Amino acid sequence: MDQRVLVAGAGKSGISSAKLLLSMGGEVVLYDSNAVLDAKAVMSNFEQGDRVSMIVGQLLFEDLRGVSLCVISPGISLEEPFVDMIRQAGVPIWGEIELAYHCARGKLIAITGTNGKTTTTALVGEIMKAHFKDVHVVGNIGIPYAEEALKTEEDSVTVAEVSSFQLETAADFHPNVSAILNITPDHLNRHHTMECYIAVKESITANQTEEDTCVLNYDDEVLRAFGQKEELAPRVVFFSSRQKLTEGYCIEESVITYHHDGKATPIIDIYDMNLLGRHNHENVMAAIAMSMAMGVPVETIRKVVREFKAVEHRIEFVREHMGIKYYNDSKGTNPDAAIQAVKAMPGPIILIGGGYDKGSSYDEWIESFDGNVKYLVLIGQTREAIAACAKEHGFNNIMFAEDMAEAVRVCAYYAEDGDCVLLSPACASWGMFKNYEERGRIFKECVMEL
Ligand code: UMA
Repeated sequence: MDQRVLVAGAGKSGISSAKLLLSMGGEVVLYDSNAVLDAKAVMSNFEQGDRVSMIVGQLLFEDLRGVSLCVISPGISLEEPFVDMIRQAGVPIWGEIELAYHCARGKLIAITGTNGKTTTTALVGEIMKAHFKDVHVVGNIGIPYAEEALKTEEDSVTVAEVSSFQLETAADFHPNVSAILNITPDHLNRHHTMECYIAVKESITANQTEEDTCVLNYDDEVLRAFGQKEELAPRVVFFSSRQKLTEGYCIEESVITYHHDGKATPIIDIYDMNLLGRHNHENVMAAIAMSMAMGVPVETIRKVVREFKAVEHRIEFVREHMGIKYYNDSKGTNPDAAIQAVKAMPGPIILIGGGYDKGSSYDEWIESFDGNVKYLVLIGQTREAIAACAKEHGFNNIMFAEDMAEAVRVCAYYAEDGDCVLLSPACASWGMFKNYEERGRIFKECVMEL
């Protein structure tokens, strides 16, 4: 690949893409539209003599001279004017995962969905590691696929968490096993309509053939209909946490059971797992379905699932202090994820919510409180909008806090023995924090200081 490539976005994905391209003999022009970005700090990621240059701020048409490909980071909207200019210049645009896919070898498992992706990806990664020799866990989970692609061999297994942002710029991306866990409204400021968002999620199967597998949530009406489409090429495996299935995975009494060809295989009792809540049972069923499709023995799957603990920032138990349990669900970045956290709590809740405005509607989230939330402590840009929505639904126990430390102090003050303090904001972290990880870490620090 001895081409001149424009890499757009100088975050994790862009730097990994640039490094991958350089190690394949390419020349890289790294571009970031953030005019105040510290270009020197970004360039320190590269060796002297690397064929890489950097542009920050505005991209000009002449910067595209000699450029034969653009690799774009997932955080960049395709509606940015500079993206249009790249298109007009006739330069093809690949997403970071598309580039990585072209350079990687071995088997690929790709997991998407609005919520539960990270937990499911981490669990599938653990199961794969217990059975296969060389396993790479990549993608939206935090390790760019481009960083790992060249480390893969023919017998490698890559487990990728894939967001709708990443799928938008995938073309040949072809997983052997895919999963769509659920689809509820999220990122509509970027995809505009639910139809577009659903189409992007479903495109994970676009290149799959009848030799591949797609795991889908039977309880999600959109995904059930999608899985029943005749023209869908891969073998479809459904899971359901609400209904009994004659084919696929469901919960019988409390046991996750696989039904296939008239035979029922009990896998694991949900009370033998460390993960809380129905949505986690769904994540586990999806992970088991993908692992079985990859030929991992049931015994291995059972052992890993039994030992698996919640990943950081997903309904993560932080500590118990003065009879009050503290949970960090900073990854509850949209109303649906936050509803799942509320439902999973083992006691009355003091809830911290609010953050960056993604154009979500909060009605269903507030309705899900259902008498279980005692107080709502709000932070961030969306706090007024959420407070107004809560009041419309008759929920008035609302307090505002200026920062996380104050929010945690207020919660600790109002919480009583047996209560749960839950950070599950239903909003993105931007504006107050760098990302949801930072928000979750700060929450945990504040909780540990109580
Ligand atoms: N940038 C521009 N122009 C723009 C927008 C951004 O130049 O119009 C630049 C920014 O100035 C910044 C860089 O692009 O320097 C950031 O790139 P990025 O936003 O693509 O972020 P990365 O650091 O590459 O991280 C991305 C994912 N981020 C997003 O999708 C927003 C990470 O997912 C992912 O872990 C990482 O790649 C590795 O694959 C984060 C995320 O928030 C966790 N994902 C969303 C979610 O989970 O809801 C989809």
